[in-house]
Amino acid sequence: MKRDTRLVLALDVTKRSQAIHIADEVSEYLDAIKVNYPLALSCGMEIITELAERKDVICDFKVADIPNINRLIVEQVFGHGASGVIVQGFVGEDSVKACVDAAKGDVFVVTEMSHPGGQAYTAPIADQLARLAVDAGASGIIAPATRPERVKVLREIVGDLTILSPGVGAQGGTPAATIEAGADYCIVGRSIYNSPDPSGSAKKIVEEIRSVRGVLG
Ligand code: NUP
Repeated sequence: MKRDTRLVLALDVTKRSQAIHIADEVSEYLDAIKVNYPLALSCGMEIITELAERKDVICDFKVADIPNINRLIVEQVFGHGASGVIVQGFVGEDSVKACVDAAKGDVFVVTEMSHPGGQAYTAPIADQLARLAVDAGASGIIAPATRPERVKVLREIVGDLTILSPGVGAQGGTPAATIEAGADYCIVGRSIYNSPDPSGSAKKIVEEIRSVRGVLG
């Protein structure tokens, strides 16, 4: 995955034409595009292949099954041209390892989820999930931009693994606080694709990330 703008677009729209239009409009500001169920279920898995011609695609399927099924899902994801997949860790190390073994690219493990409900069940086990990601040989973790103090703690646990942080913009997190806390990438959806000026909004986010990274050195 490119490490340039440090912005990943969460392309959670449900029309192919809109998805392609936004992807092309903000392309220069992106290191990758994240595809979640709304887009894959409405447009079919072919949308992954189509977007992968433009940018690295991460499939946010939060894979959470027994090892055999996880393997089959991950094979489909990479078979359609994705460069990465997001999986759940709470199903256990064997299930995550099955993803890592089947992957032809990056595997990211969800730790503490960014929404308010994420504090009930995912927060208490987030540190363990981060350790599991390291032990299972994952490429990185997903950590909440809505709680930068937690990103900081999770960074200490995962060392130099990659941290992608959703929750910037619509959920209240800021690009600066997220990167300062130790995230490698900000994941942003609604603040870009619902913006009257998606390209201008993406540019602003990238400028904020760059200003912080400049200070961090
Ligand atoms: O903890 C998580 N929070 C989260 O928002 C883990 C995620 N994968 N996401 C995803 O990031 C969510 O599914 C959506 O695709 C994106 C955030 O979108 P937005 O809030 O920027 O619109």
